[in-house]
Order: sequence, then structure tokens, then C-alpha cells
Amino acid sequence: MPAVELHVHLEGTLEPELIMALAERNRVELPYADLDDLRSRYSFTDLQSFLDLYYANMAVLRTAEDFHDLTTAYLARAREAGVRHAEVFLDVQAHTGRGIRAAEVIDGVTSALATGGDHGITTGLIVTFLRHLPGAEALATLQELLTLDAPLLGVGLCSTELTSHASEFAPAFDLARAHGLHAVAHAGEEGPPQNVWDVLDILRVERVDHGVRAMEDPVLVRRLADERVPLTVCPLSNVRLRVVDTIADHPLRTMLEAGLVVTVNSDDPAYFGGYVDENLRQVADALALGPEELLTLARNGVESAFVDDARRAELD
Ligand code: ES4
Ligand code: ZN
Repeated sequence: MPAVELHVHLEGTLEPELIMALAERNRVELPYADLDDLRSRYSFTDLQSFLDLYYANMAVLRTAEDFHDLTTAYLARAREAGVRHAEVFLDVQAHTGRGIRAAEVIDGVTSALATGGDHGITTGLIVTFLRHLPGAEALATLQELLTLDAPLLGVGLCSTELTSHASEFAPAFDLARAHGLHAVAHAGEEGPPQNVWDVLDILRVERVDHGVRAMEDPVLVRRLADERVPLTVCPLSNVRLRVVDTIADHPLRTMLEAGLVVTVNSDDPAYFGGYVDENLRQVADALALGPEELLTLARNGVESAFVDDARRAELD
């Protein structure tokens, strides 16, 4: 089982039951009759069709307590999956953009992450800038988080890849680096291999989130392998968002054979049919991964984590 999870959006762990409970607690009117009606919407045709529901459901997250409860529920489930170290993404702009204060979001999430130790889990928080919003807003968000002394491990970039250029986000990533933060970015999920080149060269990311479409560019594959740039792959996400047709068509085995540092992760487990344990189980079954390949995946996760040598040795 995987010891490490490096690609999970906290908001993507918001389960339908918690959506309904928080809606009631906060008296938020949802456009769903009931839980079954909500569940019936979890069928996606592409990334955008998912993002529409994902952002809409966040309306129930209002207070620090809500963010605390969301994060605590994730930690409990991650522990069940055998996770011992998790680096979680938080879409701060998706909340500040609807009038929730950044401090409220950060307080709730970080107070819960601090209890990770009770679950035997070390954690890190990565604020993911939203690529459908202007680069200047990403920069302003990071500046506010720095003012708040938010305990960040790094910055990332997510949401749709198709409507902006990575260079817009260079000022935010440069500021993050100047403050010693790590850098990752979603690329090569629905967008072309050039997007992977761009986040490597322009944003100077240390890991690529998804990156499955890098396989279309042999020169890029060689670079990623040579530089041992980790790719945080999310098999069930790729199936549910139609990046691949079925789990049996997933390129994960080919990626391993190409020498890529691939890790298996859950992305938005409440939406895509499983947490990291289920992702690993399904992809291992479908691609007939053997013990050696499973060990490589686990070791890749440990190698790719932003932890110190002592913690890395414990996880290995
Ligand atoms: C995401 Cl699957 C995926 N891709 C890009 N951005 C995202 N944010 C949350 N899930
Ligand atoms: Zn993601």
C-alpha cells in the first residue's frame, strides 16, 4: 500500500454526505433535492464538467470549522488507506473569490492538519493557484498568505489548462521560490506536452501533476526520466474525466517502463470513485502490476515527497 500521497485536492475529498450536512449546518440552499439527486450528477464528460460541480459544491464550506471538519475527515480516510505522509492541495482562491476570508480557510485547514500526528501522518499544505483566473490574482493570493504567515510547504497550479499560458503565473512562482517554497503544477492532463515543458522551464516546478500526455513527446519523456522529475498520476481521475477510455488503457505501465518517476494518487477522491488505496488496487489489477512494480511506485512516492532525510528514511 502507498505510504505517501502527493496529489489530492482537499476540496476534492468533500464527500456528498458532508456536503448535505454542511449545507444544513450553514443553511446553504443547494440545487439538489437530496443525496441521491446530488450523487446522480457525478458523471463527467471532461475536466470542465467536473470542475463546474466541484466549485459549486464548495458553497457549503463557510467557516474555519467547516474546513477543519473537511480536513479531519480526509486524514481519517487517508490513514485507512495506509497513508503516512500527505501533501494536500488547497484552492484558496475558490473560497476568497466567494467572500470567505483566507485566514478562515487557513485556520480551519492547518488546525486539522496539525492533528495529523494523531493519525501517524505527517502533512504539508500546497496552495494551488487557479489557472482560469489572472496571474495577478495568484500573486496577490500568495502575498496575502505570506502576510498571514500561513504554514505553506509549496505552491501549485490547477484548474483548466486550456485557456492560459504558464508564463502568467511566473511572478507568483518566483515569489514562492524566494520564500523557500516548493513548486508543482498540473500539466499534461488535458493539455498538450508543451504545457509540461512550460511548467518545467517557466515555473521551474519540481514535480508535474498528472503529466500523462507527456507520453506523446519522446524528447520530453527522456528529459523527465533523466532529471527524475516525479509525475503524480491519478488513474481513476483520468478515467472519470475521459483522459483515458478505461483503466486498462492507462499509460502507467508504459510510463514506468520509460523510466519515469511515477506515483499513484487520488486527485479528487470523493468525485472519482476512490482514495489512493482504491486507485492503486484498480490500476494494479487492470495493468497486472507485479510486486516489483508496486514497490517501485511506493519508493517513487517516498523519493518525490518534500520531506527531510530523517522522515524520508522512516517512510522508506
Ligand atoms: C483538478 Cl482533476 C483536476 N485537474 C485540474 N485541476 C483540478 N482541480 C481539482 N481537480
Ligand atoms: Zn489534481
